[in-house]
Amino acid sequence: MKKVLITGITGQDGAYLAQYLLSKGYKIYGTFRRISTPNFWRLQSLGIYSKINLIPADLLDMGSMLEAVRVSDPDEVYNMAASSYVSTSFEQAIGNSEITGLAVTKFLEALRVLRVDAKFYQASSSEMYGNNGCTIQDEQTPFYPSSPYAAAKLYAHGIVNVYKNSYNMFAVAGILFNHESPLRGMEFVSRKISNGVAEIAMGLKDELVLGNLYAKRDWGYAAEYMEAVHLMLQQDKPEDYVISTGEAHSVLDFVKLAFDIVGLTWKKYVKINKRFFRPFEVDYLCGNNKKAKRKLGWEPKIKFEKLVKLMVNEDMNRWKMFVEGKTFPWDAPLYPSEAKLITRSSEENINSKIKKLKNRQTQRMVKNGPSIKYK
Ligand code: NAP
Ligand code: F7E
Repeated sequence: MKKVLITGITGQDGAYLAQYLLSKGYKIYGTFRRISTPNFWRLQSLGIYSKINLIPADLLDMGSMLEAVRVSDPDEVYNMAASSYVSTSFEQAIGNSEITGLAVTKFLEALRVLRVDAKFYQASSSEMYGNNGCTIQDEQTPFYPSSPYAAAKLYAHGIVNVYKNSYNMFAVAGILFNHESPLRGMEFVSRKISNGVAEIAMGLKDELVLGNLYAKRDWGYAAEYMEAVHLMLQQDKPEDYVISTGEAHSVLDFVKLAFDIVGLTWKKYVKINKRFFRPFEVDYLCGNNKKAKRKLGWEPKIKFEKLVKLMVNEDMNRWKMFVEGKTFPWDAPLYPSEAKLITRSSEENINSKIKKLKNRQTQRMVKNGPSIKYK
């Protein structure tokens, strides 16, 4: 059975990727950060929470990442973790550079030092193109990052290429354009709109406050993008790929369609507030996915209209359930049993260490504890 290590398994992509790889028969190890309130709601919603081997680890803590790599001993590694919200990266530029950028070098070092011969995937982003003025972006288009997040992603993109060429690693970067779903975080504009529209349609709210309605993005469906990500690691050669739909739509297009779906007029409810504008906006992104089509045989099936419908309908259902008194999965935060976690002292971890220890006495000591008996 192939083993896989996914960082950021609690996020949108980590959860969909885990679901897809489970269907392919992989054993899944996923890292998550210990926080005061657990956030396994995506894994719960997909019904896969109990199938994931959870490893507490933080990208900022290299020791924990080394342990995660060692104990999972993976065939494939998917680095999905990042501080992914562009707006916040302007406010927390240093933290973002460390998590989204520098941590990738630490992770690659962990693989190199431990001599783990795993294939490595890095979640690169179309944000790296920034305001480069091109009408369509592909693998050869120059980058012009326009946020601390994009600059950190570009650094990570570069270092993956350096490790690939310096140490003969199978390391690839997927340049993914915006991909959304009902599992998308509420702060991203797609989900903010689908959720806001559903609340308005249910009579729970009477306005939706947004920023720049004229920015254009190439929006696809997250679950099917994860299939492309998996395909990238199944190729003979490590190469980078653009994953996109090839269509650009404005935030306003998204708003109009979402309100149309519930039979309301957007102008009555949408307000603009400058606080949602960015210091440096990316006006337009549209990806050319020809290489992915040709080499991976991958093509998006869910484009803009289907995506907006899917998201609005899901949020409508969720709010209807709420009004009927049924809870959302994330209303009951799930504290994982300590026994489920793979830590330095958990059985699975100790057993994997024992195999590597040559000295029998040391083996016995690690297994049974020190020979000194305490009264
Ligand atoms: P997401 O929902 O925000 O998930 C990010 C994940 O990273 C979460 O599991 C988060 O954990 C984890 N994380 C954040 N900081 C961490 C740290 N210091 N240590 C360990 N884990 C940490 O993002 P997503 O949409 O799934 O995106 C997945 C990846 O693709 C990200 O790298 C993102 O930048 C990149 N990307 C996304 C898109 C897109 O449109 N979705 C497009 C291009 C590239 P918590 O749950 O604890 O916060
Ligand atoms: O903004 C505009 C905003 O935050 C999209 C991340 O996954 O995709 C995502 O980054 C556009 C921007 O996503 C609001 O100004 C207007 O032009 O949904 P977003 P993003 O910044 O494109 C890339 C590929 C990633 O890699 C990132 O990790 O919508 N916009 N009004 C707004 N955006 C937000 N969030 N909220 C508003 O009220």
